[in-house]
Amino acid sequence: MAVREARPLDTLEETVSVGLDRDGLLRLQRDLLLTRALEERGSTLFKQGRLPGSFYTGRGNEAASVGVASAMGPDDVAAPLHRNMGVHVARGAEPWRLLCQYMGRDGGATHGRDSNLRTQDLDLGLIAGVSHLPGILPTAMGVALAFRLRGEPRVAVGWFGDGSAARGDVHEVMNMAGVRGLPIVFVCDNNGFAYSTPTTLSYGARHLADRAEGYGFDGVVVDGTDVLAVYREARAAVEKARAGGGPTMLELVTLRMEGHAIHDDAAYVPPELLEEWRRRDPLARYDTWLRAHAGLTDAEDDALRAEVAAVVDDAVARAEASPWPDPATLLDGVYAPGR
Ligand SMILES: Cc1ncc(C[n+]2csc(CCOP(=O)(O)OP(=O)(O)O)c2C)c(N)n1
Repeated sequence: MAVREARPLDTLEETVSVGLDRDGLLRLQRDLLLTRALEERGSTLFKQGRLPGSFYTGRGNEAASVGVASAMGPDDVAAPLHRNMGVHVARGAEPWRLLCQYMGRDGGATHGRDSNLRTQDLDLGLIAGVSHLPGILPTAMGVALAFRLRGEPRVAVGWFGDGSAARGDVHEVMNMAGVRGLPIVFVCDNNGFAYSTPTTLSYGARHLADRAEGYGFDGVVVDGTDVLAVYREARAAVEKARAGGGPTMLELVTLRMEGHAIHDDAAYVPPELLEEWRRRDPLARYDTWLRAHAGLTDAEDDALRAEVAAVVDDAVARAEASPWPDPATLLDGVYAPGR
């Protein structure tokens, strides 16, 4: 059961065989474009002083996020992190509410009490990431354990990074999930850096997914810039978990194309590395694939891009119209109500 390296998908027939018809392929394109457009706009808003705090992007990680989330079922539960805007987008989170969350407005999930992607919508099967990494993974496993105990055919998906992978809770969670054969998929966004720490200083194995074998389940290394390969591997892992086959670890290999957050110019990332990965941009790559294999026309592509631009403009307007939270409500939800 050695770790497997996923191969790319070459033909339209193959995408259909893994559950993606042409509409599904275009939906992926829309979600990729929307994810990037929202993050680009968020960066601009920050620089204009219209988005307080900080801003994190998952540039380079859009295909990894959208690919996994699109392969999940509607009743499954995702526990994404700060690089995973695409997970929120693909599961149908409203863009204006995501911006409200970043902008500290009342319309955000925490009503201005937090920022970043610490936003959740249980109706969409999205639970909020927590700052302590990878503190959300034990929660995701608890969700999977609950599904098992209740006999529900649902799957939990938990995200973590290459830096977080060095923490003890990752090992404890993977061990327990393996022992119990829980319906969970572990997604490691291996984006080359944990803040300024390169992966050469984070782990000594060839692949992070090599670890899966030690816990008794499968590990797959996937090119995280290839949305179709990510989708296929995620779908196989999710359906395997749903059928009682236990966990899978997906290692999605990308490069973090921007700084840790907007304050960080990432001067420690070698320019030639960035250049190499810029040539593998996940959006450009998928656009090329769609034109070559699914007959994407200029008109269709333009229409999708126009739709996305309109959604983002509307999201900004609605977020800026959302009130600041009322200071009188500051402590609401912080303490349990007294008896
Ligand atoms: C326990 C803990 N230690 C340190 C931090 C500060 N911190 C936030 S993100 C981050 C880097 C995490 O790297 P990685 O897991 O590779 O994810 P990436 O940000 O690269 O996507 C650090 C050190 C934290 N949030 N939690």
